[in-house]
Amino acid sequence: MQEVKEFPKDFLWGASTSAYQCEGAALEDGKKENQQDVINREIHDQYGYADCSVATDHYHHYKEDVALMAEMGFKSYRLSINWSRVLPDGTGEPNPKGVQFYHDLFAELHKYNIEPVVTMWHYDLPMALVDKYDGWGSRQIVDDFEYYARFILNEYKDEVKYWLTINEQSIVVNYIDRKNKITREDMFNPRFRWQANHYMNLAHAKAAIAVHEIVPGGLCGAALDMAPYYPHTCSRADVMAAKNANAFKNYFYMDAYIKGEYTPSVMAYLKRQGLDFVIEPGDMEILKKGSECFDFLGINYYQSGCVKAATPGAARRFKQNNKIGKGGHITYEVQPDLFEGCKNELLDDTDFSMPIDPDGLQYVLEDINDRYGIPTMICENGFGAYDVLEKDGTIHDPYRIEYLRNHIKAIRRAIENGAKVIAYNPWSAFDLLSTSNGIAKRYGFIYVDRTDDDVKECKRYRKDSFYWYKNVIKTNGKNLE
Ligand code: BGP
Repeated sequence: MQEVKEFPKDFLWGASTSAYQCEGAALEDGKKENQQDVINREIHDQYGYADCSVATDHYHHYKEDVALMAEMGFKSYRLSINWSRVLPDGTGEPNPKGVQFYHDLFAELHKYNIEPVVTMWHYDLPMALVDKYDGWGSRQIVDDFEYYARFILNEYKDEVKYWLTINEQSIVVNYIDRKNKITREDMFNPRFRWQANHYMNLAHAKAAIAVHEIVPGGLCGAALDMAPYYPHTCSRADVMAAKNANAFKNYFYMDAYIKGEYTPSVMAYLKRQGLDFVIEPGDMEILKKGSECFDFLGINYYQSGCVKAATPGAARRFKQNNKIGKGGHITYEVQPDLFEGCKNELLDDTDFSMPIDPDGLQYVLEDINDRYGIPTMICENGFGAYDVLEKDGTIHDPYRIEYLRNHIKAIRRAIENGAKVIAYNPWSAFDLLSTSNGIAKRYGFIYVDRTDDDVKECKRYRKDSFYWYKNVIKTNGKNLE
């Protein structure tokens, strides 16, 4: 048996989901459409992947799902609130049935002593706000986000202590045209992304301030997609490119949340590129105040990145995920004069072109702790794969166990080196829709029996990783075999 030292006594073991990827009931009980209902319908039409109308039907299976989480021994569960379920028009009148759904879900979690960790926004703006003013494209979103945040904080303040404002802001900035369902032509201008990013920082800061104001003992964070960027070679140009990529992709977001400041080298680059954004008087004070209410950083870690010096004259390009589950189908990012993504030949990739790199998780945890000294919570980490439901109802997923085991070991090493990691909430508690590959690409400990074409009854089955994780939790991370 592989012995590792125990994790901290009060370490939160659990898993993660997001509302639109699992709930279904897209137009039920008063909920109105959000961006993801629309976007995933388009993905369905284009690629045949499942949409959000049923997803994995958590809305109707939540009691069973929570009971299965309890059986695994979960101490925490990270989920998100579906904004258009509680406020169908984004602001204004609440939807009593939608509001009640989350009361019921939190009650169910508390019944088993599972701590809810709640994301306010996980990619799903109410379409009402997108139609009205293009969502993150307008400064109006800052006030509306605060309205929504204050509404749910007042409603659930006695049920939820851990709050995350925004999921993966850096990814949203990359994919703003798709994830935000942008309609106005001028928003395809790359400059727009950085303006929208500024609005997100303001919205986040106002929500963080509200958490401290409203929730007794409330703690606030935000979850960032985090990958360390390695240089392709040890040439000075590649090492500089890696420094740039880390600043541009990671520190720029962390500095705003944790210090209430914008990273100088990134601001200088954006200005050089004509991508600088408008900061109104008083904005930086709001970010500063927000940073004083920032208690922990959520980390979504799947992979590391590799970059080299940008090819002279290469045009700006954002990363495109592998949509077909066959190695190699990936488009790497280019930021002119800054860096260019490339394959790391030293690492193996998943079928979906994600390099597998547990050491990268140790790197980011230690780097964040050395730089900011702030507690971290793993909010996502996981292995997306094609799982097979055998005739006898078993699912053998040794690849997932191996992936998670190696990442847990990496967390342990980071803790030994001083990182203050408070929770491990891998992706995902149970199967749900992938952001780009429907239900074909699965991450859960619990298998949900449906295909992209046939929703069936969404029956739940325990995977091998379910039993493995149960034992990990039982031994507080001591037994990883
Ligand atoms: C993160 C998102 C999740 C989730 C995960 C896996 O970026 O926060 O919503 O889906 O990635 O990605 P994918 O579903 O594309 O495999």
